[in-house]
Order: sequence, then structure tokens, then C-alpha cells
Amino acid sequence: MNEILRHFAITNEVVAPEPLRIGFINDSFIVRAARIGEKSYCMQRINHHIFKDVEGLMRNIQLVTDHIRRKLEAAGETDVERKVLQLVPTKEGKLFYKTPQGDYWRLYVLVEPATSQEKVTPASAELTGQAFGRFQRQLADLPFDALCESIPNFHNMEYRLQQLDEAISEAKALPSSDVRRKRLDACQDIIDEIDKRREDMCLAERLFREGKLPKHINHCDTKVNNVLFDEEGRPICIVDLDTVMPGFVFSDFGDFMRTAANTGAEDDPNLANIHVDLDVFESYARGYLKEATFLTDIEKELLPYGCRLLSYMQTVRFFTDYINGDTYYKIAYPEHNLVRTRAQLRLVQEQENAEPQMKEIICRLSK
Ligand code: GN1
Ligand code: MG
Repeated sequence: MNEILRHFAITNEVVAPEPLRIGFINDSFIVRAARIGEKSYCMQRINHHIFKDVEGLMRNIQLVTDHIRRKLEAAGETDVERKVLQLVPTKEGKLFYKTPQGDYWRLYVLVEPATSQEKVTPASAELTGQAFGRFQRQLADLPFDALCESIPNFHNMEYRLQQLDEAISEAKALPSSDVRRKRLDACQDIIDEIDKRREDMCLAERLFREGKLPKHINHCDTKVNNVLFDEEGRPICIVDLDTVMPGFVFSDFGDFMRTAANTGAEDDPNLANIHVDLDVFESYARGYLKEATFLTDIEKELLPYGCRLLSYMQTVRFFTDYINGDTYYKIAYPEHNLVRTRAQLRLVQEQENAEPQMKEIICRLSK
């Protein structure tokens, strides 16, 4: 560990790295300053099986953090070190260090003091909406294609449906005794539900091709635990920038609502628990719209649609993984991906029913 650390351009004395249990994708370590008051760091091994273009990913992060830092400085903000992540380059001036074994490591200055939250309340939802809205606004003047897609087609609905179709045809070709074929044969009701929404759910991609819907830089993992809060419970910094990439603003708005504005769990086996939490929806939307002042009319109008879209996309992704035999998502029990699929599909249906209320809220808040 110290061998890796010595490649980075750190000027202060630090103690040995210790494992930090955050996130499932990368491995993180905390590197504490030897003396109080000096900088500590967060060292991470990047999962290059998921993020295949580490160079592109790190360039994205550098671009985004530099851009936000310049914005904060131009606005005369104080405490900039806590308001945007800061990468520490290697002694050779690179954004990451690649070991002879082929692992990729990076180093951030640790944001402190700061706390994080796992659960959302209507009050914290509003603050979180502001934080992600501000993040998008700060990046809204970057051309969307200045960044690469760190996971290609990550939130592209047409591509996700194509992946499902491939999984289905592969499973169909298997003998009827095969587990994957059995899974497929038992799930025709899910396929029907997915099929009847296909066209509607690819609307955003079509509007983009017709030049009617813009792309912007999105965070693409808008969970409350990716926001750091200060001592007073105010959001200070957005973290986990690996999936920051071009896309539609719904990716961030819809994914937050998918995870936070659901009275049930993402993998709730009891479908009766699943409803849209309109209090959380309204609070987040209020915070978001306060800050996301760059939105066009069509983007605002489609925000409730974006909620359904992200839940539908997650339905398709979980279901594809189920038919493929659970190769992408970690599962806790054999039918976990099926339970997740049904829970997300129910959320889509609940969001369809709640769409008039969601539209009314967006309309009221936009005035
Ligand atoms: C994955 O691992 P986590 O929870 O940050 C996935 C998201 C999905 C989510 C579903 C890189 O995110 O896109 O929405 O699972 N991230 C990746 O729970 O695939
Ligand atoms: Mg994540």
C-alpha cells in the first residue's frame, strides 16, 4: 500500500492507509495525515472490469472538478476545498497510477469535516435536490460531448432493450431443462409488461435524434449517500464521480426518485409496500428546480416521465441479468433479480398512476 502511495505527489507526512468500507465498486482506503490540521486523503483502486476506459474516466473527473472549482472561485465562494473533490496527481503528473500487475489507483484529498446520510426525509430531500441541481447547473455550460461515457450506453434505453432481447434469444435457444430457459418461460407476464411500454420509453432517444431534447452532463448515481453534508446538515460536496457522463437530465432526477421517492424497497418482496412518496417527490423537485435554472421547457415537462423511465430501465436491467443467470448484480438469494424486477415494475405502474399529481407538482413549482 505504501509502495502505491509513494507514486503520488503528496507533500505532507501521512500514516499507513486503512480500508474504508464505502461503495461496492471500487476499493477505498483512508490515508490520515501524521499531524493534526494537515491534509488526509482517500486512495481508491478503480474497478477496471466495470470501468474499462480508466483514462477516459479520470479525464472526465478532472474536467468536471476543475470546471466546478473555477465556478466556485469566480463566484467568490469560501471553503472551496470542501465544495469540490480534488485529485492528487502522481509525481509524473498523471491522474492515476497503474501498477505492474495492472491495477489502477487514484488519490483524492479527503473532504473533512463532513458527514453522509443513508436515509432521506422530506427536509433532506429538498437539500439533496438543490445539491444535484446545482451540480448539473455548474456543468451545464460544458459541451456534453466534452466527456466520454465511462460506461458506454449506460442510460440508453434503446441499448438496454437490445441487451434484453439478446438475453431472451440466447435463453430461447437453450434446452427447456436449462435454468435460464426455465426462468424465461416462467416470466412471460413480465415480458408483456415490458413490451407494451417499449415505444413510449424510447421517447427521449428519439427526441434527441430529432434535435428536440438536449443532453447535459449528469452524475448518474444520484443517491443521497453520494452527497456530503457539513456540520449544520447542509450539502457541501457531491462525490462518487465515476459515472459522471453525458445524458438526459432525467437520469439524475429519475434515479433519485426511483430510490428515494418509493415507500418500499428497491427489492421489496411485498409489492403492496410500493408507492410513490409524493412528499419526497415534491421536496426533491422543489430543491432541484430552484437550482436547475438552465432547464428547457421540454426537460421540465418530462421530469415525471423521467421517473418512470429510470424505474423501467432498472426493471429491464434487473430482468436481463436474471435471464442471463445473474452475472452483473450481486445477489443475496437465487431469485433476487426476479424480486427486484417485480418491485421495479410495480414502481413503474405506481408512477404511471401518480403521474397527474407529479405533473401538477412540477407545474406549480415551475411558476
Ligand atoms: C448499481 O452499485 P450501485 O448501487 O452504486 C448500478 C446502478 C443501478 C443500481 C441498482 C455502475 O449501482 O446503475 O441503478 O446498481 N451501477 C452500475 O441498484 O451499474
Ligand atoms: Mg455507486
